[in-house]
Amino acid sequence: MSEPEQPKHRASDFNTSTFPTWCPGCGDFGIWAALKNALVELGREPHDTVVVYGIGCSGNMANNVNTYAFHGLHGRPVPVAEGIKMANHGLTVIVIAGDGDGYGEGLGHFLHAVRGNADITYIVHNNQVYGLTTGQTSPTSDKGYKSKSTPHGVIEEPINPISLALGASGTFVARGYAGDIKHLTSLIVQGVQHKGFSLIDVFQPCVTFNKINTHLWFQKMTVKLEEMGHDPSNREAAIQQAFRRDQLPIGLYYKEDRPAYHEQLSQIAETPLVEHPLEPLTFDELQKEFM
Ligand SMILES: Cc1ncc(C[n+]2csc(CCOP(=O)(O)OP(=O)(O)O)c2C)c(N)n1
Ligand code: SF4
Repeated sequence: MSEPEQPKHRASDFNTSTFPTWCPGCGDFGIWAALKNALVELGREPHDTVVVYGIGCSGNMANNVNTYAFHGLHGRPVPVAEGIKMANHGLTVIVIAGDGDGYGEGLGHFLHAVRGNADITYIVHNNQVYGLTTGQTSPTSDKGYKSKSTPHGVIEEPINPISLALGASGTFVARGYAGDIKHLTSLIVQGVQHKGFSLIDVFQPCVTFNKINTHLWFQKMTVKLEEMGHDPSNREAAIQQAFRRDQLPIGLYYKEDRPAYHEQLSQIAETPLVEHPLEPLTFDELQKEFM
């Protein structure tokens, strides 16, 4: 699908009748705005887009975006999205999940979807805590981070989602910040346009439970890859940026064109599964195929 000259919609057309219940100042608001802006820029319609949501404050966005939606199980939105894409690859399929959902319970699904290059856009609200359940430590909490689940500080090293996606042969790896809506909108547009798995990890301040990784902290720590001459076709350079600690680079780390998962399946590469004619097959005939 190509982008229209004049937008068909305004961002408010992707609102529903309910307003989000997030805490005032929560980074989720910025991601919500960027997602709607991106859908406008891409010329998408509510009926050609499916957003699959994880469980968490982030996943509660399911009530607030006017597209098809699937709000399933904690840690499982990625396989649901892969199934939707396999059934009808004409749809734009996006996943919204938290860092607990995506890098904790759903870590295995994430890595396998990356290496399979499933054509979905994965937007992870990375607030470094389990927000909805009141701020416990998550897989991306910094070592030493104290919360009610780790009162003496986290012992483990944090998950580095950017390096994991790069190491699993990811074809589109990016990071945004919820406080820079314009920049994040551009990343989501590029991620949806990319044919394959797009990871967009988003720094999303949880203003209620994470008093360390705040808006002010991210404003001081983030730098834009586009402004420092980073070459997004260089995987090794991307890995080096992913491990920086002095500053936190946001932007497009890496992009490569490779066939998406469904494009490598001859049965559906051309025609989406839902458009295949139904064979007039009886149950007995079908059963015989497997005997
Ligand atoms: C399998 C399973 N484990 C635990 C829970 C409880 N639970 C619901 S939301 C949540 C935390 C969500 O944190 P995160 O995914 O980081 O999203 P956030 O709320 O921060 O957006 C947990 C642990 C659950 N619903 N299902
Ligand atoms: S608890 Fe944190 S993540 Fe959840 S809505 Fe409030 S600020 Fe946002």
